[in-house]
Amino acid sequence: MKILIAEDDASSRLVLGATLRKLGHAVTAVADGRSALAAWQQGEHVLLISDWMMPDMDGLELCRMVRAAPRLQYTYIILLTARSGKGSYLEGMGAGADDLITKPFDAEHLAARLHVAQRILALHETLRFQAMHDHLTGLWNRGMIMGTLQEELARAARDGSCIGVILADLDHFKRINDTYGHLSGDTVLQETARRMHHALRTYDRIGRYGGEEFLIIASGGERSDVHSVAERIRDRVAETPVQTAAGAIIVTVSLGLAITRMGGRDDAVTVIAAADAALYCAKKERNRVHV
Ligand code: GH3
Ligand code: MG
Ligand code: MG
Ligand code: MG
Ligand code: MG
Repeated sequence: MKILIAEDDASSRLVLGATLRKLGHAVTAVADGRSALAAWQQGEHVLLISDWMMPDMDGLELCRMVRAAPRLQYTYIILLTARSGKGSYLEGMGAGADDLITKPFDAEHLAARLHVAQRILALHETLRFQAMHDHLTGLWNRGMIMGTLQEELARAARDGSCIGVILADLDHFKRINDTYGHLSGDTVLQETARRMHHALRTYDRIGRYGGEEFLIIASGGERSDVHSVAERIRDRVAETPVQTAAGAIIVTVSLGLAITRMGGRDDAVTVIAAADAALYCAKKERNRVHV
């Protein structure tokens, strides 16, 4: 783990750092609360071990600052203190600490507490991943791609730039399910999602918008570039049949494309409605891109 230590006492800081390194962790050690907060804001540390008593910003205030900051990744906080007793415990935990260890610390005791921290952080990461991704395809889920679209629209409005939005819908997917079964339908969704993802450029984003519909945010917003991305997706999906347990299935996708107005303030609903209208036109022929 990447551990951040805040401890004003130099020798304690050295001993703690050495102990943690011996346990295999990467350690950043600072001598006060403000430096700790600044280091934490870099976003690399998932575990913070802080001394309680420090000049200027103490451990409790540091705890409160970390807890008040908006960050999706959880930070596990262990407070170190020479003070024991119920009052200190309640105060420390009340400030947002996850655990409290009395000084001088025992190395084995600390290692055991770190295992608890690791378990909780791993669980948190699993839940966070699941909250962001679609279980079947592994792509971003609807919430993530919509949130990203809103951020990108806000950014485009600030920059006076535009972005491209592509709505992709598998053709006759109901028929695939009916003919080959739902499980093979799932395999088709997984493989199609993988192909679409691979057809993107570095800064393009894709998410599962609904059942067999996908939303792509194309960076740049140059119409011909966005069109190329959509054509490449269409091509990669149709190129070779998808192998499933029920046999090889030919799959095609139709795509509707919309570009936001340069420097405009289009909202997500408007842009998606435009892409959806284009998709409706593409569906008249299928296996097609429509602007
Ligand atoms: P069109 O070409 O007009 O898009 O026709 P379509 O059959 O693809 O469209 P329709 O909206 O009628 O059907 C979509 C189907 O997608 C219906 C639904 O059961 C299926 N579907 C949605 N989610 C999943 C899924 O996770 N797995 C499987 N196997 N099927 C799904
Ligand atoms: Mg101190
Ligand atoms: Mg559909
Ligand atoms: Mg469909
Ligand atoms: Mg339909």
